[in-house]
This record gives sequence, C-alpha cells and structure tokens, in this order.
Amino acid sequence: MTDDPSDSEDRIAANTSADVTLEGATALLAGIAAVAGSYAAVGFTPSFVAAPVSAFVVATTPSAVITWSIQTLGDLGDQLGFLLALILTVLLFAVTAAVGTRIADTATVPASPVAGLLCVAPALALSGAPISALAAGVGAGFVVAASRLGPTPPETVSESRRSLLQAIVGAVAVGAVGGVLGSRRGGETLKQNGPVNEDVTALLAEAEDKSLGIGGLEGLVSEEFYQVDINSVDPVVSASDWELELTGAVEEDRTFDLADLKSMPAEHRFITLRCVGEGLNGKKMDNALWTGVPISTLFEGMAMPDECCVMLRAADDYYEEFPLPALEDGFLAYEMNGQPLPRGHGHPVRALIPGHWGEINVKWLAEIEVLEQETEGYWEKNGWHGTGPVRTVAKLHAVNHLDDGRTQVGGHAYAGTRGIERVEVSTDGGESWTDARLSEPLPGTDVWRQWEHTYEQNGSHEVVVRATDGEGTLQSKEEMSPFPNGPGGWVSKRIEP
Ligand SMILES: Nc1nc2c(c(=O)[nH]1)N[C@H]1C(S)=C(S)[C@@H](COP(=O)(O)O)O[C@H]1N2
Ligand SMILES: [Mo]
Repeated sequence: MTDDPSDSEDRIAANTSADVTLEGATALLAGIAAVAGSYAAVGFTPSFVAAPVSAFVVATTPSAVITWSIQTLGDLGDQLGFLLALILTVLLFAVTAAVGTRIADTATVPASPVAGLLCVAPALALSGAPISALAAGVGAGFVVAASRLGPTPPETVSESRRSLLQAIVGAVAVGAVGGVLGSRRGGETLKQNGPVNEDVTALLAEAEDKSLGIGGLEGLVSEEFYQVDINSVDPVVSASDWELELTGAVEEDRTFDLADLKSMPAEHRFITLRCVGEGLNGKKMDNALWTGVPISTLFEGMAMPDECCVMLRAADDYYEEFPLPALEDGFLAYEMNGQPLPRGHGHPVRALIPGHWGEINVKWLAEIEVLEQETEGYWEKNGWHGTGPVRTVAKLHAVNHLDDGRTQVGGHAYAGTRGIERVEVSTDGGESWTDARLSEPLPGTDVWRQWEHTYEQNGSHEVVVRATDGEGTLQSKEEMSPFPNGPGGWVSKRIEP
C-alpha cells in the first residue's frame, strides 16, 4: 500500500476511526462557528439562531421541572436552560455541516461552500433573518475551509492533526469575531443618558434623600432592577415600529403608537414590582420611577367596558389575564428613572398594574384585549396563581456590625397598594418585638419603604422581622413556598457576633 515503509506507522487508511473522529471534530467546530457567525451578525436578539431553540426548550420542558427550577435554581436554571439550547443549536449545525461535507466529498466538489450553504437553510428557518443565516453559513464554511488547507483527505496522522488544529484555529477566530461583534448588537435601539425631565430629577433626589443610607442595602430606587422573562433572549421592539392595540369587548378597536402616548400628559410614578416566584427573602423585588400615562386614557371618549377581565399580550408571545378593575388603575410606562425603558424591562412600553404580582406587568406590550370570559394566562396555565395582589413582606438584606459594637439590620418592606404602616423586629427569635425605623413614604400608592433597627446584642441570636400593612393587617406568619401563590412567612436570620 505504501511506497515508503519508513512512514507507514504514520499513515491512516481511509475511513479509519481517526478519519471519522477528525470529521466529527471538524463538524462540531463548524457548528460552533455557525452559532458564533449568527451571533456576530445579530447579537443576543431573537434573530440569533439559539433564541428559537431556547424558546423550544422552555416550551417543551414540563412545567413541574420549570417550577422546580424557579424555586431551587433561580437564575441558574435559566442559564442552564440556555446552555442546553446553545449545545443543541451547535449540534444541529454540526450535523448539517457534516452532511454537507459528505455530500461534497462524494460529488468531489469543494466541501466548504457546500457545508456552508447547507447550514444557511436551518439557520434561516430558525432565525427568519437572512443576515443571521448567511453569517451562520459563512462561519461553518470558514471552519471547513480551514480544516482543508492541506492534503484532503489527510493521509498521515500528523496531517490529520494539522487539519484539526486548523479547524480549531478557524473556530476560535470566528468565535472571537462573533463575540466582539455580537456583544455590540441588539441594544442600539436605545440611547441612554438623554436629558432628564426636571420633575424626574426632583423625584429621584427625593428618593435619595429619603433612603436610610444603610450599608449594603439598596436605596429606595433600585440600582439593579431584577428581571424575569419567559425567554432567555428578549425581543427587540423599536420605538418607531411599536403599536398597541385595544381590542375585544370595547366600543371601538383602537391603535396607539408611541407618539400618541407621548402627546398625552406624562405622569411620573414610583412603582415597586415583586415576582411571585421569588424566595421569601429573595431579590426579585425592586422599585423605580416610571414615566408614562394612565391606561384609562386609552378609553377616553368611550364607556369603560363592564366586563370581567382583560388579556395583555406581548411581543415575546407572553400573555396574562386578570380582572378588568385592576387595569383601570394601570399605567403604561415608556421611561424608567428618566431614561427610555431598557430593552430588558419592556422597551418601548410596558404595563404596570399597581399592587399586583410582577407577572401581569406585561413588558413589550402589544395588545390589550377586553374579555367577556375568564381564561388563563401564561403562568396560570403552568399552575401558578400570580394575577392577584401581592402579599405583605419585610425583607432582611443588611446586617452591619457597627464600630460602636452595636448591630444594625435593615431591609425593604412592601405591601402593594395597601402600603406599609409598620415594621417590627425581634432580636430574640420572636419573643419580643420592637418597632423598626421606617423611611419616609415616597409619593405614590404602590411603593415600598426601607426599615432599619440598631441594637446591642452580644451573643449569637436570631432576628425576625414582620410588617403591618396600611390596613392594619399583620404579615402572615404561615410559611409558604413561592409556588403557586407567592412566598409566605416571616423572614428570620441567625446573626453571629
Ligand atoms: N412580555 C413579558 N412581560 C413580562 C414577563 C415576560 O416574561 N414577558 N415576565 C413577567 C414577570 S414574571 C415579572 S415578575 C415581571 C418582571 O419585570 P422586570 O423584568 O421588569 O423586573 O415582568 C412580567 N412581565
Ligand atoms: Mo414574576
């Protein structure tokens, strides 16, 4: 078989396992490059090929698994889910690239363009965006081309190694370019740091003044506002294309665009949000100053419908249904803390429904449909009951050992539109209670407050905290898991000296 016996050891016969391994590894690298190519072109947007795969993973995961993941893994669950989607997407393109390469080799035509072109098809089907699909094909084709910069097929082990190394270098190059270009895309619809309205500046200053200034505790306006989405990749809705439809059991259907909303008198409201799926002392409760218009203005000139409920629908196919009276107090926000609504919080317009769990505060709002009959929203279909008013809670997020030897504890308390009247702290595991100091209330009917308590206690002890709402009702002591009605109980923490 060989003319030169000296390198016979090095030679590999056609279709040996080494050959197949090289083919598989190259295909895998091509798959990675396809995903990186798509990312380079469109960034972390719904046109990214992994986005629909991720939505598919979420849609096909049993809701019991998702509920378990929300309660035990939290955000890590989302990340693992997206990682799984990424792996599946890479595999899909790896298989496609491998098939393309085989076809090309059988027909003895160049493999790289065939593999690349063949990858464009699934990429287009997934993303619906030609530019994303084309870039995926280029990425895959580039790696196949790189792997074939030498004798093809490789005849010796060292040739085979070189081929693999070239494929790796190719994939790393595409990955690096993809990472840099992709991370710059997706957010350009938003220009932050524009001039801020005077009223907003004054209200934000008021919130800063009223914050208790406790070490390790966020102020009355959150610096990092939590985010909960059904999809890993948020929609990109441009302000100029956005439209809101008012439909269903209304006197007339109406359509609004952002200019319509902005031509109405703007209001600024502090509104706190809290997710029904968070832990009792979790971090999915935050406050911001929102600018927008009352939802009732959309009904101007027509009778407010006398129906049971309403469905809000969004650009990410999210939908939530709830009683119509709650909508009447609702708000449409297009700014958050004086800046255009960030993409992650519903750009360009979201609904804010005072006093209710976060889930009906629909982001990327597209339609308001008045219903004559009750039905279920996205989370209710998955067993949750999060369309009602929030539970009362006092959280404990700051524990400070002060220089003078005393201990300071603090947190936020929230009871929706009932308001917070009182927060009590126990430093002996619930035996005795003392009133905490509360931050001065901010203007608004759906805003949290901060609480703080400083005391002397030398040994190890347990701090418990509980709030009383504006109706005089004490926060329920009964411990409840987040699923399905939201977490319940009193937050307690053991503190060591
Ligand atoms: N369109 C859309 N709106 C949505 C969601 C979503 O996934 N899609 N998540 C909801 C949930 S469960 C919560 S708690 C709040 C969170 O709002 P935030 O991400 O701005 O904090 O948005 C709600 N609105
Ligand atoms: Mo939520």
